[in-house]
Amino acid sequence: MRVLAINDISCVGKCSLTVALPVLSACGATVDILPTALLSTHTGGFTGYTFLNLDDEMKKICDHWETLGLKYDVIQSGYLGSRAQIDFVKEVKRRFLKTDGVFVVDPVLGDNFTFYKGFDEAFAREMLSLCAEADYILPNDTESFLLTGERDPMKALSRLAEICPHPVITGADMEDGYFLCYFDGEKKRMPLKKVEGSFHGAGDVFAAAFAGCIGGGFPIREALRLSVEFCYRSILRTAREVEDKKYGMNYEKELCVLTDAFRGR
Ligand code: PXL
Repeated sequence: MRVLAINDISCVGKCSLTVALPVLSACGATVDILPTALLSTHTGGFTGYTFLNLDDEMKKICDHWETLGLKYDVIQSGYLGSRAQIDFVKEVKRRFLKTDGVFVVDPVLGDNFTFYKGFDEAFAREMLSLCAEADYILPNDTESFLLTGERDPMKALSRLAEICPHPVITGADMEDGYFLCYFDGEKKRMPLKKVEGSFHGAGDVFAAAFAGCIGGGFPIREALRLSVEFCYRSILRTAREVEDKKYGMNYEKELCVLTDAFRGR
């Protein structure tokens, strides 16, 4: 399985590509990367970070790849640094995804019901148009609200299911259900105990594992079970081991959930 991960490089604060590479590799994937931006740290909780947008470089990289004839089983997109990049990712899909390939979009927009720095309503509208081209979208509860205007996660799920075959909403804050998803023509909840606190990078850990499991041929129900288990165990470990949560998740010693599942496949 050859996967293209389109995401930023945040040098410190485990998220985006620094998470996608090891997690997808644990799923047995050959991972190529298309970096969208280079930051000294991610933007959530740090101040004074550097930010280099890679719009122009992305185009040059893809032109070179065209000469190599590269094609991908899975393309997974995450943090995008500009509205122009959202358009460009649609083009990357057209140029590099195999005809039976899978396009997974994590519409990174915000958390705690606010936009991450640099994003706004217009950006969210553009992101919704990218979601409409995806096979799977993985918004958190905030992003599902920013995309649809619906605060009720079940209503947001219905709206998203009108534009994408398989929306999965992570972190929906409901009494007995934490993951919401749409497949086999119906809405489903995956019960999961809530862990108090906010875990930076959890969405990226989940998204990479889910894309790896789907790309590796697991049916959606099993892909969700595995990626949720991996993410949940990483959250519990992070709650125990990491004091300053902006530095990201301690997921490394839980990668065995994925390597075990992929052994012999
Ligand atoms: O984890 C999402 C994410 C990815 N990339 C960058 C971010 C964030 C969230 O804050 O700032 C640069």
